[in-house]
Amino acid sequence: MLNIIAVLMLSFLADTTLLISWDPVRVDINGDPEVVVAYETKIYNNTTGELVSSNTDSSTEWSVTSNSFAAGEWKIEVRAIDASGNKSDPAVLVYINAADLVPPAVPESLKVLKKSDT
Ligand SMILES: [Ca+2]
Repeated sequence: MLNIIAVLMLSFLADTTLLISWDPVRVDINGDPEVVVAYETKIYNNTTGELVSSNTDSSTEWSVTSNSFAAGEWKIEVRAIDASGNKSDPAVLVYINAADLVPPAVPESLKVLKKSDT
């Protein structure tokens, strides 16, 4: 699969928000100058294949919020679209949001502040 979008990055903002970003595309598959008018972004549940969310606009980042991102495995695809409507092959990133299995630290400075006489 040809991925012409060089860098696809993902940040974990909160349990339910993903910030996805990528480099702008300025050339076509032949390396000639290209004017990209939009990017099509799709997020799939990578277990069920269900399309969870999609977006098309000219920005090279997308902050998407969904209750379903809390834990699981997600496949993110971004395609560049030129003025003629041609779509690139997708840049693909599989993001695993693991469940939190790490317990908190032990409480510190445990002491008795007042002793009752009765
Ligand atoms: Ca073109």
